[in-house]
Amino acid sequence: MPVRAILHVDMDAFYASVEQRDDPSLRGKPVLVGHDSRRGVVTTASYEARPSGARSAMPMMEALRLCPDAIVVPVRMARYVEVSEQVFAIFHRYTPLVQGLSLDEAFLDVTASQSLFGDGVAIARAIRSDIKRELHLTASAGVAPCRFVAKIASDLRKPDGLVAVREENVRRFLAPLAIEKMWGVGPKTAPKLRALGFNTLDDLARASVDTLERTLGSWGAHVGALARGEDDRDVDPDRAAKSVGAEQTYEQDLSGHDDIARTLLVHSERIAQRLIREGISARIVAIKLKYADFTLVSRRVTLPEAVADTQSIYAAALQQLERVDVTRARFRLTGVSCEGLVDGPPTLTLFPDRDAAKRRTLEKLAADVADKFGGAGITRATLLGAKDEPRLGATKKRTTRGD
Ligand code: TTP
Ligand code: MG
Repeated sequence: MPVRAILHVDMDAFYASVEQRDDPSLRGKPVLVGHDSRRGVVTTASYEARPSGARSAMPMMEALRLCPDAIVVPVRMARYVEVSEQVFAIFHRYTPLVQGLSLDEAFLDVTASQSLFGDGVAIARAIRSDIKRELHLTASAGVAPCRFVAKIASDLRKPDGLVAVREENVRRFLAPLAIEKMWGVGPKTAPKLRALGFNTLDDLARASVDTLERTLGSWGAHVGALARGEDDRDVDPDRAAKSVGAEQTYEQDLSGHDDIARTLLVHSERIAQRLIREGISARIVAIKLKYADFTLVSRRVTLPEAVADTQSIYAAALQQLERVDVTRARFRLTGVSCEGLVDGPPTLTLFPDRDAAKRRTLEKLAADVADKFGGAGITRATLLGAKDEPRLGATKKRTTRGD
């Protein structure tokens, strides 16, 4: 396979920069975008405000204590959506393979575009200069052979930065970086890792899968591979509209709440594995049941936070099962699917501690299901790529944080 050229492009202080561009009186000044009230939260701080420590997701009152001179402007989401569309239109000039992660950020696979527009670095330069010239905004970009490295690179010289990493330099580039640069390692997980002697990505790259799984649960192996720069995830332009599901038709119809629940657990585990492998999490969990007479029933729930672990998916699925009257009914198919996919691990239960006992219970339950319905009777559940699944909505929706 030829070396891929992946770009990660991220606008600088996006909402604040749009406000400063639209209102010249805000230029060069510390600006906080958000509600100026007790319960208001900062969505973003302009670069002039950042040295004070004011930053995204901080209560507005706290940010104003740190940066008393800041000008607070309200969020104008419709405006940012409009500008975002202009930014994405520029991305699409250079490749159809654009995967939006939020309003101001996307991965672009420009491997095949290089014969037309020059190498990855030339394309990143062209995109940044189009954005500057036409939209009067700045973007930072990373260029690398894979998504993980491109994303880290784009963040290194913000604002208005461009960092390119060639394939032969990937390991050297990643090695000295602090573990906090690892996808999903935040304020909760970092101290835990540091206590165990992991300080740099190189430490993670060298650790055994066993050690990583003991520390990080099911994300361990994935984290180790990323730390070595091994990341073959594709840039997937349709990802935002997709779902990950598992379903199963049984040779003998199922009946009874508990047996159905067990199948949902098996599906949930398969989905969790897939989400982890893809490095994504999901906001929506849906169940699907097909009665013996082929009638379909489905129930779905939108969760307050994205999840990616078996227990959370199963809990949501079970909750949906309670909404279906299963007494005296027989079912030929059960399924679970996760939609509303967002990039990255869940924000709250990062690296859930899945101890061995829990895992064993799960495996035992899965084995019970197989026993009960016969090793041959239980055909392998298929993990559906989204193409077979109904779309979330008629229109493609990019995920937006903070909404
Ligand atoms: P980011 O790209 O994370 O931040 P940014 O563009 O403001 O700053 P930079 O990339 O230069 O570090 O997020 C993009 C926009 O998303 C941001 O302008 C506001 C919004 N946002 C929220 O609403 N809530 C949040 O917690 C974060 C982090 C961002
Ligand atoms: Mg940004």
